[in-house]
Amino acid sequence: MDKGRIADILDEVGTLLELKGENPFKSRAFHNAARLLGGVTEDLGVLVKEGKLRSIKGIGESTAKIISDLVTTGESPDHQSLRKSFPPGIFDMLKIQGLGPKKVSFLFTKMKIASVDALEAAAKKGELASLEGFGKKTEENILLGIAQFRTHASKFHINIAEHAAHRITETLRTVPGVIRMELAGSVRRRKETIGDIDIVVSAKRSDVQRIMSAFTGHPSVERVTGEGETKSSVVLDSGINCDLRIVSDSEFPFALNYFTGSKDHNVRIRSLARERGWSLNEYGFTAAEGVKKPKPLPRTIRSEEDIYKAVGLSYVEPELREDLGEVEAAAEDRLPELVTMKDIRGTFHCHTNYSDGQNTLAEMAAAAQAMGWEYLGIADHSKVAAYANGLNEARVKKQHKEIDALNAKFKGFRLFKGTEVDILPNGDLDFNDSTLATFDYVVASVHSSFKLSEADMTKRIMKALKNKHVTMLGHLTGRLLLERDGYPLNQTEIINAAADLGKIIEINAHPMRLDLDWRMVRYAVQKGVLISVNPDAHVVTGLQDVKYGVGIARKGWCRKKDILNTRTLKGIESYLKL
Ligand code: DGT
Ligand code: CA
Ligand code: CA
Ligand code: ZN
Repeated sequence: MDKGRIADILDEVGTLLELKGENPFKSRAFHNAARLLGGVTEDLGVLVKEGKLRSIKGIGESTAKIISDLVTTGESPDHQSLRKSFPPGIFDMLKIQGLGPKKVSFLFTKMKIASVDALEAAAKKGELASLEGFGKKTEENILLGIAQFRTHASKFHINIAEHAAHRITETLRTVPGVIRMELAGSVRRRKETIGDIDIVVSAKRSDVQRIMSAFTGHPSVERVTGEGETKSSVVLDSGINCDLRIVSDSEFPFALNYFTGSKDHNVRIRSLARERGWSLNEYGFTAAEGVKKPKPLPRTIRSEEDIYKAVGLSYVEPELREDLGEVEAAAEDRLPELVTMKDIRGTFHCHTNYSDGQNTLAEMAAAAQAMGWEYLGIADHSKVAAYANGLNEARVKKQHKEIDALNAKFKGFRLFKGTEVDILPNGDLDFNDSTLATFDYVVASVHSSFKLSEADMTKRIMKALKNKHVTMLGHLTGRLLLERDGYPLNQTEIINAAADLGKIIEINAHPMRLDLDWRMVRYAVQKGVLISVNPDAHVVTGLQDVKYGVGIARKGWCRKKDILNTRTLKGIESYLKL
């Protein structure tokens, strides 16, 4: 089990203990351990084997037990029995914004409210306003939170979906009889949020039952919602639904293509087949009825490439399958060669423990090197971001000294001195020009005053963009997926200006953000704006989020040359005039 999932479970344990009314120190210990885990650079499996978990500062006896259970068996009895001691509706209540464990605990123990529906009913009747520690305003916020919960409850961030999917496929891969297996649906298309997970497997008929049982009996399955000959559906412990389809190996390319979608893309491919006198579904090509002079049916289809070729198209990468021009482009063989994770040679916009990151400069550099990268851009917060321990000018100087010292020791690797400088409400930057000039590069971002009008927000960011020291804009819209929409902003105007001024815009690769949105990425690239895929990492493991950003870049039709951080170290140094 990976660290992220273990950290989530520790967090949940902390919250559930709080719900139980346990000593706050105890629950805080679990939350702290969850946070610490991200910064652990050693392999957890090795630490467990050597009995060294306890040597990590902040990991006590009970946290160590849970971690070691999870690492060795994938399950923790302590966690599971704690979970089972609450009605399932409690977990949904905890997801409602503005309703922490304390209030949920009060509502559950004193009011016997144990589901979102019951909570909504009570709030609508005005029963919450008079409760101790609640009030009219809280009641209104809870109703708002419930409305938000309802619109977002059925969607998940891509990292959650991907982790959940990989747990299943890792197991299925080891089941005898599995011939081919791929993730399909929105996960394969690298959408920014995911409804459910779709998996397609090929196998001989005689092996299907065994594979289905391995799926429905997987430890991460909470309940089975459908069990059939070729398709089963389950709800996973993360709350996400997962569909598995098992087909014969000759049907596999058709099933994979169909269940990858998108629906709109499928419709287009089907109509191309139709023009040739064929009908196309998830099992194959067949002769369409009532067509006078059909073309001969394609005989050997082994792969999706073969399907596309049969209907007169070049291969369409899954990320592009949204019916946004990819079919027309494939017909004329003018699809872009998309950037891949292998093209990435470093990244910008990473935080360290100078501001609100968890790891040191040296640890972040080592993690970047371990990914095979040639450089890493540091961009800690600026001074106005007090909540994030933003750096003042003196601490910037100190950090630069430390970076110089580290760089002196590296061979073929460089840390770049950057900042994520706040764009103040009036469009000024949080550092003056002479301080900004001391950085190798500058990311400018909005972190406050989200409530400006569209015109004011656009003016604010435009002013920052025009500062000659600004290299790139960070998380342009400020959206938090499934939580908060971006602030009102004329993105087109900003992108046009970035093109004119030769400024970069980032794809913030954090799975909560994925901002710039891929639809706008495509526009930006058409305008000639250079894109930087940045993880906004606050911990060493955060660097790996770059892959979600690369997915978004691909959805935005980005080629290698459209992405700043596919350039070599030399290329970056010359771009930044260093
Ligand atoms: P999601 O799960 O909401 O994030 O998005 P998808 O795209 O994974 O959608 P899902 O899981 O409902 O279905 C998986 C794929 O199956 C979908 O992308 C296209 C295909 N599909 C499902 N239903 C239909 C349909 O009624 N017509 C066509 N043409 N394709 C469908
Ligand atoms: Ca799906
Ligand atoms: Ca599905
Ligand atoms: Zn930021």
